[in-house]
Amino acid sequence: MIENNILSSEELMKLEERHGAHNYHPLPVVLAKGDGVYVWDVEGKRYYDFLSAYSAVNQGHCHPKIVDAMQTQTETLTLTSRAFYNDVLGRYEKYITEYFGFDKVLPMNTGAEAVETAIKLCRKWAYEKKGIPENQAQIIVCDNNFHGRTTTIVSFSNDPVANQNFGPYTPGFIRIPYNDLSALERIVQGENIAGFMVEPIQGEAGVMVPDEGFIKGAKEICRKNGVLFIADEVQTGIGRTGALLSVCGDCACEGHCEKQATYTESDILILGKALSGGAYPVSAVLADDEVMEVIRPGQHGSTFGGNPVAGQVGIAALEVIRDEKLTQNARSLGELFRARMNQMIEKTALVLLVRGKGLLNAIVINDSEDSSTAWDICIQLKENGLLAKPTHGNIIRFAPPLVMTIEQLHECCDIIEKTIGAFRI
Ligand code: IF1
Repeated sequence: MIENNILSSEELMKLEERHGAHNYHPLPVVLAKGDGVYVWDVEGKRYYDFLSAYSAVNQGHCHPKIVDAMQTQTETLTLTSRAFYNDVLGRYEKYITEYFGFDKVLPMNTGAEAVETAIKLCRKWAYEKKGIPENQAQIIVCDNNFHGRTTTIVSFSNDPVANQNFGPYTPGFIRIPYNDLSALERIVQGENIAGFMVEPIQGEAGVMVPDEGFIKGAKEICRKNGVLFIADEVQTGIGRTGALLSVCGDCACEGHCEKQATYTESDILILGKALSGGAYPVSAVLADDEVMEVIRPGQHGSTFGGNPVAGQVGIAALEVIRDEKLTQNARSLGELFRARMNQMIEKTALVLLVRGKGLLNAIVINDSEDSSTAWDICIQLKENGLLAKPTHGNIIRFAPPLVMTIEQLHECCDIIEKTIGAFRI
């Protein structure tokens, strides 16, 4: 393990500049420690983490229960590959399928891998169950989507930063406007439509929350037209938006409900990020037998998918969400956060609005998309002890770990308010 007790933040940033691909533009802060809602930089300054590694650290940094599960398994058996069985996978699969109410799970590692898995499942189901002619399946997606960064996934992005010069692109996708049921109703009746894949809230697009009935309405349109409804909950799932899944609507259960009236059951559910509490790459695709049985031995998988460490970490991460009632905490703290932001907005021309659900929120800065204002505000927030980062242009996403207390949330709102109040464009 490389112990760093000699290099400064500046020197460490220079190392990345010199030796690492420049595929990111991080905020100029070098983190060395995390615990709960806090992170510390190399010089020992403490910050509130208001990004949670894009909702991977819902359970808080280095949650002891998750770390312990990972450590214990790591000292016992880390990886067998799927060439052999192991004594964790079956228990993890039972746990997660009962937790979310599906027949089966296909375990993968990253969110993008899980999205790719869902695309393959949907296509195969379309050919073998729906009878769509081979290689003709079309999957409907939304404008301004973000589902990961593989070549197929960026093929259906409309963000040139995500896909320019990564062609030739994978065909078989149709984009419609987000939150537009009439567009979905129209396109879904087209030829060879296999599925509709959607983020229940568009995170990267700037925390775009759709109309109340959009998700349930979309599922109903899919059901009526024999099309698979695929929910990408990699970022919005596992308590983040004040419900176990964003497709649960207003149900704040711990995922053991009898499908409350507000719940929209996906045909394929995609999970990642907080499925491990940020400790390890764990993602999953859940579906009932009707869909999952199209995959036969040798047709899909990955070296690390379903490894024993991932299984133990996944169980611990989900137990923390339930045992610490983090879904409920996200719901109540989210309401408090938006109330505080709206009070602040009344006193400043710099912020136009706040939007979000649970503890996935964003503020829109009153400046042009190509201005550096949102970035500059994040730099000031950092100076004041809170870490956040703009999504697109003039939008700042605020997504703290769900373990935050009311007192800590008020302190963070005070920091945001002070920073906005003192900021001069
Ligand atoms: C980065 C964005 C967020 C996701 C949804 C699948 C994936 C993601 C809804 C793929 C991943 C991450 C990727 C990460 C930053 C972050 C992100 F800014 F890139 F767009 F959250 F909004 N579906 N989102 O949000 O999961 O393969 O990354 O595990 O690329 O820097 P992944």
